[in-house]
This record gives sequence, C-alpha cells and structure tokens, in this order.
Amino acid sequence: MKLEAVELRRVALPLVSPFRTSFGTETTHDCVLVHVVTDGAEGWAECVAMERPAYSSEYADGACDVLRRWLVPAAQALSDAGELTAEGFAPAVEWVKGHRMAKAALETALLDAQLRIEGRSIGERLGSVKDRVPTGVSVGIMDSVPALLDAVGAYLDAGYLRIKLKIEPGWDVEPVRAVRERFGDILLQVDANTAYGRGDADHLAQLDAFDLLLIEQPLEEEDVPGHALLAQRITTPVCLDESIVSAAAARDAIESGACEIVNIKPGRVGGYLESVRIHDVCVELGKAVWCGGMLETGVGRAPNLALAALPGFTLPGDTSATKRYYHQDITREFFIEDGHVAIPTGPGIGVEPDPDVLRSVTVSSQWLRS
Ligand code: NPG
Repeated sequence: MKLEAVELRRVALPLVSPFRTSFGTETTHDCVLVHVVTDGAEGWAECVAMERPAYSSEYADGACDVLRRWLVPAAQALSDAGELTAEGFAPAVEWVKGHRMAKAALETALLDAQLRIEGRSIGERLGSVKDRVPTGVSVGIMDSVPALLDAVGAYLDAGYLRIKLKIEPGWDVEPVRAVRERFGDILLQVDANTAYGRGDADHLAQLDAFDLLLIEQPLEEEDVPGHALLAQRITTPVCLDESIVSAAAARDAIESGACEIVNIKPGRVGGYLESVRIHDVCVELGKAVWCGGMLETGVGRAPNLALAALPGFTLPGDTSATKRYYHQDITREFFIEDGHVAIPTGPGIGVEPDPDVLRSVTVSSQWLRS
C-alpha cells in the first residue's frame, strides 16, 4: 500500500441530550477523523481523544500534533520503503511513548484502507463470530432521581439489554437503589470513572446489596494495586477501563487480583489489533470482556461493533444505536432490534461518511501530503 495523503478533520456533532460524567458534561461530540488516501483505497477512523484531557491524558489538539509530527511521517517512511501495512505500523511507532488514541486512529484508518483493497471486512479480520451483538446503554448523571428513572425507562422501552449508570460521590447508592427498586431484575452496572479513593471502600460496599454486574474503574487510572485491595472489600465484581492500556496491563491487573472483568476500548489501548490481544489474554485467564464506547460517530462505532462480536465479549457493551447519540450521524444509521445491533459486513469498517453531512459538521481540515 502506498500512502498518498492523510487528512485530519475536526468535527463537532450535537448530542441528542447532554451526557454528564464525573469528569464533565458533553453537549457535543468533538473529535478528530483520520482519513488516509492510498494508491488502492481510502480509509477512515475516529480518534477518541476528547477536547479536554479529562478522561485520559490525551486530548484532540495533542493527538493532531503527534499525528502530524511523528505518526504520519512514520507511516510515510514505511510507505516510501514499500512496507506500509496496518500490522507494521504499531511496531514502527513503538518508540513513541503513549499517545495510544492517536496511534489507534491512524492504524485503524490504514486497516480500513487495507481491508478495502483486500475486499475483507474488519469483522472477518479480527475474528468476529456473530452477525449482531447484544447492546447496553450508558446513562449519565442526572439532576434528580425521577429524571434518571424516566431516562432508564425509555432506554428499557427501546430494548436495551443492560443499563450502566454513571456514578460519583453524592450520586451513587440512592440512584442505584431507585433503579433497582423500580425496574427489578435488569442487568445493571455502574461506572465511576476514577471518582473514588481508597478510603471509600466501606461506602462502595453499600452497592453490594444491589446485585450489580460490575463496578467500573472506581479508583485512579494508576492505582491498580488499590483496585486489588478494594476487590477484597466488596462483592461487586471490579471492572477496569482507564487502567487497561495494553494486553500486558490487562494480564498484570488480572493476575494481581485488581479486576474480574475488562472494558476494551480500542482507542484507549492503541487500536483494534491490541484490542484482540487483550481479548485473547482475558479468554486465556477466564475473564469476561465487553466493548466500551466514547460517544463515537458511526465511523468509530462500526469497528467497535465488529470487535464486540469476538467470542470473549460475553457481556453487552456500550455499543448503542445511533439514536442514543445523534439526530444525524455522519454515516448510515445503526439500529437496535430485539436488543441487538447488527455488525457491519462491507469491506473495511463497512461504513463511509456521507460527504454532505460530513461537510456540515466539519470544524477544520488539514491535509498532510507526501
Ligand atoms: O455509549 O459511547 C457510549 C458512551 C459510553 O459511558 C460511556 N463512555 O467512561 O466509558 C466511559 C464513557 C466515556 C464517554 C468516556 C466519553 C470518555 C468519553
């Protein structure tokens, strides 16, 4: 594959409703799309780095900078040497510390182009074994418990099979109790996005009464040992998100007793190829995985759905239908039917941005040409 040009396109899509977490409130989804042009096909990917470095240390302007300075030139050098493949990209940029979201985006765009040239879908490449995946939905922090109950009720009516509640100190035991009491025996889990400290173990143990599937990332990203200590104090299974940045990190966390379950987000771990390696580690160690989400447009959601169709993904993911996020997405719509979303089957990631919609949500575009 020869690389001819790379476009970094900033887009902003209004969300159907504000999404509040312990790290802030999103009303629009701002992200960077990476668009590669090769001699055989074009490829697209979404970089999940947010405007502000509040979920992780990466942020959109930083991702664009590292792409421009180091990652795109590295792909260009592989291309000039006649050695550009999606698989060869990560080893060529291993020397770049961190920046996994930026790396994931360029690798995925290259993979999309490469698979389109081969006429294969990303599901086929990654090892998907299903044509649809059971889906959950993530419900943000609300102003009141009645508002939360209305939101959860509407998602259950829409067919979502699992509810995830965002929690933070001051919004945890009572909302969880209210949802459990109102909706009975639903699949229910919580996500703290690092909002608690080691001293909160007794408080978090109150959630044990509600038979949750899991509690996701209660403590700081770096505090894997703290999660191992917490896991001994609560019966709700601990799931890690932010802390799991690689297959090696997943193995270490599981072997140290820090988690029972892993949330895999391809952007957070450097791409889909590393995501498959994390999946494989978890299957080997007998731990369940599920696919997280970061409010992605269809460009990011399509490959997430394909990943969620691997055999080890035994829990419903944050792989909701388009309507949960956007009135108008930049790709074709994804629907929930019977609690499931179909995985795309066309070549590459299986979707393309609609040029008119894309234009209408574009904030800026920069072309990097060889
Ligand atoms: O359905 O895409 C989705 C959103 C799921 O809650 C969700 N994502 O911490 O997992 C998270 C959270 C998130 C959203 C993280 C946006 C970072 C950015």
